[in-house]
Amino acid sequence: MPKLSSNLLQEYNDNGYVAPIEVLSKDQAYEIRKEIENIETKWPDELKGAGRNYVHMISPMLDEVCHNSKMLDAVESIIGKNILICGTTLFIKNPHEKGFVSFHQDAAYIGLKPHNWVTAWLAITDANEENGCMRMWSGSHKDAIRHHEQKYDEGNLLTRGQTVENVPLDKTTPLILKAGQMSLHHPTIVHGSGLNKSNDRRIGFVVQSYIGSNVNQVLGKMYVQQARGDDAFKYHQHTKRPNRLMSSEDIEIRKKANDDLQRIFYSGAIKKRDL
Ligand SMILES: O=C(O)CCC(=O)C(=O)O
Repeated sequence: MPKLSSNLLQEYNDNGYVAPIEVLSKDQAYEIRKEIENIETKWPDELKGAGRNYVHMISPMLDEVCHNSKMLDAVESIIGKNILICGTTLFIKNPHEKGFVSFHQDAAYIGLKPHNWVTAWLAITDANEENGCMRMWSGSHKDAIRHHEQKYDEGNLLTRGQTVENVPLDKTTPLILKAGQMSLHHPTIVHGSGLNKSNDRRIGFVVQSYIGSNVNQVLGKMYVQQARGDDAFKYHQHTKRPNRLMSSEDIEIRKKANDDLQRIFYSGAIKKRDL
C-alpha cells in the first residue's frame, strides 16, 4: 500500500494523530524485541537512561526499521519527500515498575523548527490500556504550545517530567496497537501514557522524529540519516548506517549524539537527573 489515503491524512490533520498503520508482522516485531533484549543482556548499561536514545545507530536491525518503506510512505504524505531520521527512542515499561509519561507536547522541548516533522511510534509488543499505551488529546495540536511544569517526578520517562496540567482524561483516546503496527503523531498534540499494569513489558520503538530537511534544530546539534530525497539545507550532522551490532566506532558516535541530545533535552532546565 503506498501513501496515506486522503481519509487517513484528513484524520491526522483533524485529530493530530493517525493509527493503526500496518508496518511489520507480529513475528518481525518479535524479532526486534529479541534484538533489544539481546542488547540488554549482553551490554546491560547501553540501553539505560539516556542510552534508550539513538539505538538505531548501533543495531542494523533497528536501523533497517527506520528505513521501512511502509513507514516512509506514510511519513512522506505528511512531511514531503525530503525525509531525515533525526532520532529514535525506546519507550519501555516493564511490568510492576512505576514508568509513565506525563501529558506533554513534543514540540515544547525538542527544538525542531519549523514543525514539519512527525513522530512514528512502532509497537514492538502490543500496546493497550492495561499496559499503558499512549493517550492522545484529539485536536489539541491546533492550539499553541502550552505551559509545561517541570516536575522531575519519580517514574516519569520524560527527562524533566515536563507536564501539561489539567488534561481532561475523558477527552483523550487510548492509542491501542498490535505488535507491528504504528501510529503517527503531530509535534504539538498533547499526549502521555499511564502505568503498565500487565505482566509483560510494553515496548515502543519511536522514530522521534522524521523531519523534513527544512527543519532546523534550534537548541543544539542533531545527528541524522537521509531516509528519502535530499538535504539541500544541511542543518545537521549526517551519520553512516551501522553494518554490525555494537561496533566500537558506532558506540562512540552514538555516545556523542546522546551527549548532545541530553544538552537539548535539558536546555534551560534548573537541574538534571539520572533516568
Ligand atoms: O511511549 C510512551 O508511552 C510515550 C511516548 C511519547 O511520548 C512519544 O513518542 O512522543
